[in-house]
Amino acid sequence: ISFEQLKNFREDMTRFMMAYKFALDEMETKINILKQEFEYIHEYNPIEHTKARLKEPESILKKLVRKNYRFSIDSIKENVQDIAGIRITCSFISDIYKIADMLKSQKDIEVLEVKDYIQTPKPNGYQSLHLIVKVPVFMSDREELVCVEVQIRTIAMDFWASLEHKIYYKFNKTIPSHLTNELKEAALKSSALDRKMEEIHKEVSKIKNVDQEAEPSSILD
Ligand code: 0O2
Repeated sequence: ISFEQLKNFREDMTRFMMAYKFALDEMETKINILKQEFEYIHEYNPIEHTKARLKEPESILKKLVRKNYRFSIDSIKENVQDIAGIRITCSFISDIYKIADMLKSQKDIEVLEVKDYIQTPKPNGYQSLHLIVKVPVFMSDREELVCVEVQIRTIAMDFWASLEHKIYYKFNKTIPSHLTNELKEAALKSSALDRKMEEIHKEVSKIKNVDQEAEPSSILD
């Protein structure tokens, strides 16, 4: 590959990455609207925080090499679906599915794939709901459908995943087996905690609803 080709590829890459940045901005706006609307309808905020990130060009190229894909912009578009990533951390498991349904029902979002690692956790214990979606991005000379990976999880799932991620890299991607077992045990405990919190949350909602139903008559009294 010549210097000129490399320079052109770099320029193409910069322009290409811009579309992903815009797609992330678009998704963040959508999520922010959903969050405010949800808060208005259900009277609580289901989203603890969101974090958007663009995959580094170096990581994209590493993925191409690792998976033995061709080196071209088209190949990246087709094969690397997590260049734009957004992580939504929710309070409760049920919020995850509510947010996912709200996103899925948006007219301009096309859902390409749903990976439910909550229903079926990964063997190491990893839990999260992943949606691979396409959103339209309008630029000066064209409209592009851009892929975004949306990861939706609870605080407990996020806590586990961030520690596991650190350990994974600390041990150069081969975690010692006793730690793998400990991590799996921690994942089960955090999942039990999530279910407990969900029960409490439902209980509180029930009490709140009963109180609200009682309120009008108490005013009349
Ligand atoms: P980073 O640094 O977060 O970007 P593929 O994406 O095709 O390589 P796969 O398995 O089909 O692989 O995708 P999947 O399962 O949807 O996982 C993609 C992303 O989910 C990962 O991105 C992680 O962010 C997260 N993830 C998946 N499995 C695990 C896990 O076991 N532990 C943790 N901590 N995170 C996980 P990247 O690119 O690997 O990493």
